[in-house]
Amino acid sequence: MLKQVEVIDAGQAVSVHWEDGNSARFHAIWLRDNALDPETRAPGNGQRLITVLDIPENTLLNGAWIDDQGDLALQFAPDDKKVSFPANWLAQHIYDTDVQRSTGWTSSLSLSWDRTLGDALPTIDFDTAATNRASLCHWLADIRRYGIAVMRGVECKEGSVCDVAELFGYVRETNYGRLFEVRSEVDPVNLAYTNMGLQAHTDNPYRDPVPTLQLLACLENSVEGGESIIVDGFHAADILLKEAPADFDLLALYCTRFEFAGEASVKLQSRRPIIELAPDGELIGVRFNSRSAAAPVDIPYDQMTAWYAAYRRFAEIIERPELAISFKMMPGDLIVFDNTRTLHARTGFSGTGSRWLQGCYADKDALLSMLAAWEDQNAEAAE
Ligand code: NM2
Ligand code: OGA
Ligand code: ZN
Repeated sequence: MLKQVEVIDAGQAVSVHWEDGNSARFHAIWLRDNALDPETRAPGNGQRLITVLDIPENTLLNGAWIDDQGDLALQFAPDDKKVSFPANWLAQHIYDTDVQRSTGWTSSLSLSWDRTLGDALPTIDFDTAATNRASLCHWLADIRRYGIAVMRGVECKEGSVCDVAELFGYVRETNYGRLFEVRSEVDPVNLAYTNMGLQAHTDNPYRDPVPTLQLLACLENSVEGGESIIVDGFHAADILLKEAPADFDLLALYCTRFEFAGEASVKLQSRRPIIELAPDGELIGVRFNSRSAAAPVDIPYDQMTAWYAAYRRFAEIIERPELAISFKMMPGDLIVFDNTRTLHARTGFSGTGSRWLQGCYADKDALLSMLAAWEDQNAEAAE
């Protein structure tokens, strides 16, 4: 419910005060553009029917009131258009804040972690995930929060990994196939298909856009070694920012190159920074994969030594044992992780026995969409 509203700045904005003591200003042009009435938004699908060119350039407010429901009623000039805004919708869309965000900030929906998360990794059973939407969505929220979650009880058969991806999204097919077999091969196209240890990395940095989710399911693992390790790349980047801000800046400022050309007719290439920021400084991605790093050619000659020192320091942070969660995947276990944030590694393996994982890629947009829609529905149910 609203307590008081007043037109300010000669009609260019309205100042809104809620009963709970909150207050915020909204611009006339913003309100006109984001009006919720059926001339502005299609009632069925909610899509905007107008373009910015349909809004009079000299849009102002010539009146603001609190209506009978306690919501905001407005009248615009020059066309006398009248609309109203629910008080709680406005409260959810406040932009008049003085929050200062510093370089490397991350969404409030994500939480950084270190090895201690290993004792409390979010885990779900396949059967629960497949039959209980609320449990599934809590697990998806954990993936949004930590960039990693575990599933158990996955059937050890061809394609199960894709069935899991389809619980919340779509498999992203690549040159490696719809799914890929991770096991030691003769003449492998990729070092993942050997028994070598793999340093912590993000997958496919040579692809643009990169797959934003990776799923790995274990079908067999009776070898000596072959343990899985995961690291929060956002936490590692934050440590770099705190300990060596100039190094963080170098890895964010300059693009490096990634390439994969391990099979005939494939030459995937990208030009991206190791630490990716949005224009307002939000940390949005980490790309780190020594096996696929190509020769960097976009770093000026007089910055190259410093860039390599920064790259080394970041690599050292990623290797710190206090950041790493280690575990051994067993048949029926699956991990899903955010490939723009979480790095994964494995230790080498040998001796008798066999190790067989199946993996696939998927994208985060569908996962976040299912989760957000479910959260909306549940918020409405709770109201
Ligand atoms: N595989 C497992 O990104 C990489 O090249 C890591 C990817 C071959 C799909 C391995
Ligand atoms: C991969 C990979 C990890 C493993 O396939 O991309 O990193 O545990 N595999 O084999
Ligand atoms: Zn990998």
